[in-house]
Amino acid sequence: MNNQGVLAERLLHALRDYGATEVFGIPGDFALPFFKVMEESAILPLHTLSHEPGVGFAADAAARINRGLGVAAVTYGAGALNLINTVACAYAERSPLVVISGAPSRSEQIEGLVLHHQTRTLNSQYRMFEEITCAQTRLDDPEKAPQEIARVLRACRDHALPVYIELPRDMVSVPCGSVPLLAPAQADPAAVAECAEEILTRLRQAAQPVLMVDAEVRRYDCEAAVAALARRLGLPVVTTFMGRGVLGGHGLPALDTYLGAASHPQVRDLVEGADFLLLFGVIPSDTNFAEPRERLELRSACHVLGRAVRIGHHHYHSIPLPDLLAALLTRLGDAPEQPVPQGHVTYARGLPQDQQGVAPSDIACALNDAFAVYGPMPIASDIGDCMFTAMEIDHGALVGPGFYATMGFGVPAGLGVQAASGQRPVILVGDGAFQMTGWELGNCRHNGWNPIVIVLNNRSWEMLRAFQPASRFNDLSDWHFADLSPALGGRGQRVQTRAELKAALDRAITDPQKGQFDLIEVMIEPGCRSVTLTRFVEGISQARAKAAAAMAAE
Ligand code: S1T
Ligand code: MG
Repeated sequence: MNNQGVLAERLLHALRDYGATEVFGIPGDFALPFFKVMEESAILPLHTLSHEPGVGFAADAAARINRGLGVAAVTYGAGALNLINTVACAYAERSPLVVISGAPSRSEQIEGLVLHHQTRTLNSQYRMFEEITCAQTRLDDPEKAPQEIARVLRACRDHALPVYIELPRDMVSVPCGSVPLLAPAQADPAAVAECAEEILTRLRQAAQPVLMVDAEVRRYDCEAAVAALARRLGLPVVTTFMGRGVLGGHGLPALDTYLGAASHPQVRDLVEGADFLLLFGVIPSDTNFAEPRERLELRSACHVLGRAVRIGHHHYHSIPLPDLLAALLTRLGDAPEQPVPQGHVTYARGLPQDQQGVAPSDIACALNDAFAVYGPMPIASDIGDCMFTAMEIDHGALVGPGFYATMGFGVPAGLGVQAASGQRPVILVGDGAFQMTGWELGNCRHNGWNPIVIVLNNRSWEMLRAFQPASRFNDLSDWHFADLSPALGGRGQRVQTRAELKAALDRAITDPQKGQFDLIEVMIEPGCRSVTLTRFVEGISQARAKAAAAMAAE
C-alpha cells in the first residue's frame, strides 16, 4: 500500500477522478478537519454557502449542468439532516450527488452520554440517508476505505443517484491507499443485443412512433447518441417537463415539451396519437402522464430508465443507456439520415416596449429576444410559475426541479451552474421561493459569481392560489427584493412595465461585474399567470372533474 496520502486526500482525488469539479459545503466541528484538508490541499475548489439546503441544491445543479458528480460536504446531524430534502430531490430526479458528512469518532462515544447533534443513536443519520441514496459507507477502516470509496462513487455514477459517505473526524488524516478508478458495471452484451433488436422490431411495426427524452439522457452523457438515433430513424422527439433543455445544441429542430393535459394541443395530439412511445429516461410521473386523454398507450411503450428496460411485458435488467444506444446505432449501420420533424411550438419574440404591466409570458419573450441578440445563457429555475414560464423560452440548457417540485432550488442551483460551468446563468424564481433560499446570493461576492436573477414578484403563492383561489394565506407581502440587493452585494432593479423589463435585462447582460449579481424584481399582478401554467391548471382541473364525475356515476 502506498502510504503517502491521507484518507481525506484520497477521497478528494477519487471524487475528482469520478467526475466532480468542486465541493459545496458548510463546516461544523465534526467536519472541521476534513474542511481543513479541502482548503489546504486545493484538490477541488471549495465553495461555502449559508444554509445546507443551498449546499445541496448547488451541488445537485453542478452535477446536472456538467454531467459529473455533485459534492455536498456538511457536518453531522444539524448539517446533514438539513440536506435531506435536497438529497430526496436528487434521488427523485436522478442526479448523482455525493453527500459527505463529518461524524463523531468511535472513541467519542461515552457510556451514558449522547453527543451533540445526535438524534436517537449514532446510526440514525446513516439510516435516514439509506432511504434516499443508492449506496452508503462509513469510512472507519483505512484498509477498506479505498475499495469502499470506489464502490460508492461507482454506484453514484452508474445509477445517477445520490450516495452517502460518513467520515468520522479521527479518520481524516489516517494514512490510506489510493482509490481505484473502477470501470462502469458491465452489461451482458447478449441482453443488450436482444433488447436493441426488440426495440427496432417494434419501431418498424409502428406507423407513428415518438421518442420522448428526460434528464437521464443528459446524466449519462447520451445526448449525441440519442440525437443520432433520432436522425437515423427520422423520429419526432419531444421532452418531458423535467427533460426540458435535453438535446439542446445537438442539431435537432426545436423540440416540443409534452406536459400531459397542459401540453400545447398539437404536441398532445402527437404524443397521445403515437402507436409506439420510446421513453428514454422518462420518469413515469403524474406531471408527465396523469391526465392524458384515453388514447395514450403506456402499456405498449418502451421505458428505458435506471438501467432497466421495459417493453410491454418484457423486462430487461442491467442495460446501461449508453450500451443500448450503441447497440441500436450499430444495428442501423450507415442507414441514411432522415429529417427529424420540426416541433409545433413557436417561441414568442419581439416584446413590445410599452408601459403595459408585465405578465410571466412577457419574461419568456424578453429572454428570447435577449438570447437572440447576446447568445443563449443557461437557466436555473425554481418551481412556481417561473418553471412554466421557462417552457416558453427557446430550448436551451435548463436545470429545474420539474418532477420533485421542491421550492428553494432556483437561486442555489444557479450558483452551482456558474461554479461548475463557468457560464453566467439566468435564475428564474418566484417571490415565495426566493424567501426560502434567496439569501444565498450573498455568497456571490466571495465566490466571484454574477448570475442574473429574475424574481417573479406576484406577492403570492400563485400556483397554490390557482388551485384554491379562496384562501387568503396565499397572499404574501411585498418584500422589495431589489432594495435588499445592495446589502447582499448585488445590483437590484424593480420593474413594472415591459419597457422597463427590456431595459433592465439589457443593462444586466451588457454590464457584467465579477462577484456582483443582478437582480431584476419583476412586479406581476396576483392572478396573472403564464400561458403554460394557465393551460396546466385548466387541464388538470378538467381531468379531475371528469374523474370525479366518473366515480360518482359508478
Ligand atoms: N414547500 C416546498 C419546499 N416546496 C413546495 N413545492 C411547496 C412547499 C408547495 C408549493 C408549491 S407551489 C408554491 C408552494 C408553497 C407557491 C410558490 O410560490 P412562488 O415561489 O411565489 O411562485 P408562484 O407565485 O409563481 O407560484 C408546489 C408546487 O406544490
Ligand atoms: Mg409568487
